[in-house]
Amino acid sequence: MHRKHPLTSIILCVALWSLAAGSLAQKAAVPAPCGPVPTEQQLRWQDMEMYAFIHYSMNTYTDEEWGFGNEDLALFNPSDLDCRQWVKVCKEAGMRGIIFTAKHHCGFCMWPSKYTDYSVKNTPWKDGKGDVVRELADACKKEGLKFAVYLSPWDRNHAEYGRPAYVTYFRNQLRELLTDYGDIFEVWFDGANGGDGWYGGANETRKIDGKTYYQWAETFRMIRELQPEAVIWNDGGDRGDLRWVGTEAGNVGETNWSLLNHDGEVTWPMLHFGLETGDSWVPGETNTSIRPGWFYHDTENEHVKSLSKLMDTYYKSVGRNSTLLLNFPVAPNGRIHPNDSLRGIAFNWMIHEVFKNDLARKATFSASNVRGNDKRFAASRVADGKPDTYWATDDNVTNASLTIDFKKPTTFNRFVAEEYIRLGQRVKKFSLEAFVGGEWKPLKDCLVEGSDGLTTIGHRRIICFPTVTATRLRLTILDSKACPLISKIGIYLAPELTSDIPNSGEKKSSDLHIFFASPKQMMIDFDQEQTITSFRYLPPQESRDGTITHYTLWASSDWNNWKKLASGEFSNIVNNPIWQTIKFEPVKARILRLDADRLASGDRMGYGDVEVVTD
Ligand code: FUL
Repeated sequence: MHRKHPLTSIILCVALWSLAAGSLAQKAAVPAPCGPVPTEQQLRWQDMEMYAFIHYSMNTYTDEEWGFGNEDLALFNPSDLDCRQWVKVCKEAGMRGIIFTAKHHCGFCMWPSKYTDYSVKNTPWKDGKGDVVRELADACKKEGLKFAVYLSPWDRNHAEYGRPAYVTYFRNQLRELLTDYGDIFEVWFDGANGGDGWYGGANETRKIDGKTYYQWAETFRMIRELQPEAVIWNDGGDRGDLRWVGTEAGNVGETNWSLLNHDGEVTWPMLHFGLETGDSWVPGETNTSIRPGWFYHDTENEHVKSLSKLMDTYYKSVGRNSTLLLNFPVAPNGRIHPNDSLRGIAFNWMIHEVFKNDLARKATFSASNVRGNDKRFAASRVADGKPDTYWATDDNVTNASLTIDFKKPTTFNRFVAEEYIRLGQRVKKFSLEAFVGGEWKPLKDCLVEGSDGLTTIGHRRIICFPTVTATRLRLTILDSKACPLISKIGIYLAPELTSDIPNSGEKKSSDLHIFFASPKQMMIDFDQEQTITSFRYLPPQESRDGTITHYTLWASSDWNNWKKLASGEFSNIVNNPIWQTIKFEPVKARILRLDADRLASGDRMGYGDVEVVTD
């Protein structure tokens, strides 16, 4: 029998080994994490993107923003309280959850806590048998929204506030909320401590040390035990899982690091911009109200934020590596006012309009560097629709570009990028350029004044710039803490949005908002339902481009059901571009929609002026 020579075996082994090693070399290693990374809870929370605040308490009946703590319990008797209506409004406004003021600073409890008499159980509402927290938690569950609680640490009603006994009371209340109402996604502790209050009749000023008084460590331990999935927002003491962004105006810094230091002082710039060198993952949550106040006031019904303001808020929160916590106050009858709900629904509708068509999906991608030339890290990973794949460069490459080729002239004005933050936030500086007329032209973020470039990306960055038509777009990472990991790129054409209407004649509604849902669809949103009798259109006066020759006019009061009012042609409008009047049967509506069925020329409708004639 022939025996294999040992040398043959050795040669064979070496050959096999080098074959194996050769194929391994094709597989680049997954990048190592860079700095602090988010927890699973923080990742889940960040993916919620938008969720609602609901401010509703005694203040709703006293027309105050902060109650003193001695408000009469008899005041709480809503005629029509309907938590399902709140949840439906929030859901249609695109909110994925609700944080409810279970107890605001006045100390009044919206649930029948067994530790105090100052709650719904001693009010005329439902003969003291009601529980708003329960009704809301149940309604959220039914509609598939997440639920969370705001429990004010400051309590202007409680006699023991400022002494150790109150801290036990506070924890007892928190335990009730965290045990009896199902899953809680976030626990919100406001930092306000105005000092003075009723305090069981003492009527005095009490000062506490926000860092030591509440003994947060023990409270946090209890939260982790009772609701391990929840994230903690804490503005008053120990560092929670999330941070305030330093303003209630609805924007976080253009540069926004999801990092802070665990210990030490937190200054305003750290809240607003995060801390590049921070040792802990503490992302920012942007909180703001849909109207000026947090609580409902009749006088603010005409001051609900406009659609363009809400979109601006969206870009400056969700579009800047933050989440948006948008407040809807409840009116004294126990419902969200129609002005707030319709604006909220329009807001969500607009977000969908802007982001419904990702122009990057049909493009091709190339990059100046791909990690180990491994296709797992190829440029095209940014548009494969999978959140867990990403374009990555070699470890030492922190300056690299990715080019998106549309193959044909493509018109856009929004750019979205997302980092794979599971492995840390990395990008420090980047630029965007569009290939127009044979050269690369820089694109600037038009929501940032005087900025000298684009900085952080994080969970999601949205850049808004004037509409451009280009065949290619280039993202260049100029500086990064480590090799950049980009998991998504999206490119969109947002409808134009203006909040002002040009001067018009006679019976013009005083607060009219006009915007374009698409290049051939004009929307006019009145603040309230009106009886409308006719609509007038003045074509563009400088050129025939955009002149509507054939139209359809629609009316709606809820953005869903549209009634056709009229359709037809504007005769001789090109030769004689004068005011055109569309008359119809008087109709009650809140929104008018003008479809340009045909244009004289151009591909975008235009107008010199419009006018709505109301009854
Ligand atoms: C503030 C509170 O004082 C306001 O009343 C409101 O609850 C807001 C969300 O936080 O600091």
